Amino acid sequence: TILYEQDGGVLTITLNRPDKLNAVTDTMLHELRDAFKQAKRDESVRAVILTGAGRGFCAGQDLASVKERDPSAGGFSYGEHLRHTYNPLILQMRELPKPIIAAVNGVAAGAGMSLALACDLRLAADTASFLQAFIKIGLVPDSGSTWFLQRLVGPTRAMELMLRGTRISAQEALDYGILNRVVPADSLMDEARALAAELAAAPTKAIGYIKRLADFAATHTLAETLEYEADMQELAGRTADHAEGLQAFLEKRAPTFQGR
Ligand code: LHQ
Repeated sequence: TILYEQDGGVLTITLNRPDKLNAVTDTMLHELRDAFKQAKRDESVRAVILTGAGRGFCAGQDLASVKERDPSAGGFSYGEHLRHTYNPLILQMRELPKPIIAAVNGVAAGAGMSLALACDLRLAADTASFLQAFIKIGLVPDSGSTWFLQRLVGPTRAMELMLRGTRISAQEALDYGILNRVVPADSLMDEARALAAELAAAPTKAIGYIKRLADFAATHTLAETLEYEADMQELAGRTADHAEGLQAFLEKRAPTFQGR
């Protein structure tokens, strides 16, 4: 239910249930967790693109499979499902010490929107759209949406999106601060690959430390964050890529970063 393809340092993960707008099944969740585990382990992977096959990015939890496992019949606990599948996946994405770019090719709904929000950068096709679909079926935003959305768009807009489940266009999502860029649909993957290739040639260790710092800073005081910056700078300062960056600057040449 997902496809992976590596080109140079860029791993592209494609959600692949196009008939169902890539609605998330248990199999897909397992495959995604494996893919991100592999992306972490494999030193040759230095940037990841997450996208969807067909006209949708991801319609969130597959509701047909939920219906088969009626929670009121005791067979399926939503809380346990989240704790064992989506929650570790979202943490895995935030903890991956490599950049993840969402290439949002179509609708991103419910946990599908959360998946996009958990990425580090977001590009979208001009035909894409976003909705916090949860409320439409009497559920609450999950998979990190309540955390990510407020930080990206502020509490005022986040609350309205969550309470109403309104579908917003890519352009609106850009204006809200959810997206880095909106591009014509037929150039989305070229743009995403170009950005990913740029990041894959960057100092990967420093990118990993920046991700840690950004998430730390979101929930800590200035004093704590200054301390954590010092810790991360200590680590960055010991990397081969920093040595190369410094050397290249002094020699007035372009650096070649190895991701070490
Ligand atoms: C779908 C789905 C879908 C199955 C489209 N499932 N088939 C976590 C843990 C535990 C429990 C519950 O939830 C969660 C997290 C969540 O993500 S909850 C939120 C789940 N997602 C939704 O509520 C969104 C449901 N989908 C929609 O509202 C619409 O499909 C959107 C707005 C995404 C797209 O609308 P359209 O462009 O009009 O497409 P469509 O509705 O015609 O969908 C195309 C096909 O995809 C269709 O199948 P069919 O066989 O009739 O062609 C849909 O049934 C299927 N599909 N989403 N989540």
